[in-house]
Amino acid sequence: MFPANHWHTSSDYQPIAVHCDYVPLSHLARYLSTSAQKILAIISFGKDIPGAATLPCPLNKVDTPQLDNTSMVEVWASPGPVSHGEQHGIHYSASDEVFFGSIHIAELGQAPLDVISRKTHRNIFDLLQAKGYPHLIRVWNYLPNINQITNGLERYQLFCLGRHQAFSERNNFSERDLPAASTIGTRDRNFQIYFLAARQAGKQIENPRQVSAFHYPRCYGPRSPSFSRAVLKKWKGEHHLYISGTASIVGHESCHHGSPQEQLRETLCNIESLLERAKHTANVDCGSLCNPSSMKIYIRHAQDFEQIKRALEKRISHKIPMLYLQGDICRSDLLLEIEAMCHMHRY
Ligand code: 3EB
Repeated sequence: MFPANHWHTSSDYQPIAVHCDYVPLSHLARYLSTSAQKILAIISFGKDIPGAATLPCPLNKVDTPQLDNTSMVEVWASPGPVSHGEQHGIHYSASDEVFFGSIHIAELGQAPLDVISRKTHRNIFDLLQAKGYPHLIRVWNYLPNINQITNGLERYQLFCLGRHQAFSERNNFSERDLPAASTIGTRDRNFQIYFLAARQAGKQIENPRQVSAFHYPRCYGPRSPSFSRAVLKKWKGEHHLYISGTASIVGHESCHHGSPQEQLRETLCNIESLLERAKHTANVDCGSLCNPSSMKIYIRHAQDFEQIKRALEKRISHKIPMLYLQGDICRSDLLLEIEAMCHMHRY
């Protein structure tokens, strides 16, 4: 009944520390009442979640509306018991192995965005340290008006500046520990961050076709974006590859201005290259481009949706859970960005 998600259907199934499902909004109540899994977090895209106020887990309504006519919610779950809490405005769930946090950030027009970003990231790091899950694995950032210029810098660049400061102030900070991430612009009010963290670190995977984002030259902003192209995490039961938001960037430059088709092709090349890289550096088979566990496609202009979907369906099986979302990409010349998760087996 629910979209096929082959994390559940492998023949050697055993409880996996964390998994993620896309569930039709209309089935959510039933899913929650029948699932043996404990819910870590629920994310909706442009829609309210009915009855949400009664749920103890972090809830995120992200202002990236779905472009097709389905209403899906993203549900993160754990096989074991989950506890919930809140600190510094960060709502969280934690199981034995996994920590899921979420924060809504008020921009009251007082502090500049870099200051807010730095403080928020510090609060996240302090919480993760205190709770014993110091390793950020995967982060999603949703930032209103991401391409707007304020104080001479794009809001994305201010966000990156504060994030960079907070990361570099961490004890024993290493670029190799940067999480996978997506940073997407919204056209509504909500500035929010949600994230997955762990007791043990994941492994950074970079893309040989692209300059590492944390080494981008200064022309893209005073401080580089603090993320890895992908993180491979060995949970109990399974290895997951978390692929960051990936776009039509080769080296450090955006390619194929104005062409969604060409940008899609380049983006898929980048993801293939990353999968190849993961296979060699970590000795795991993440499958090929055609069978990720799930994918999200962020599209800047709603009118590009149909052609992007048609082109993508020629490359990716229709069985793969996919969400098409309207979102702004952090460089104004980029028309789309794709993130993915893969599960895999050791050789
Ligand atoms: C890029 O490759 C495209 O700043 O957290 C993708 C994923 C992008 C994450 C981030 C930015 C971020 O530079 C943009």
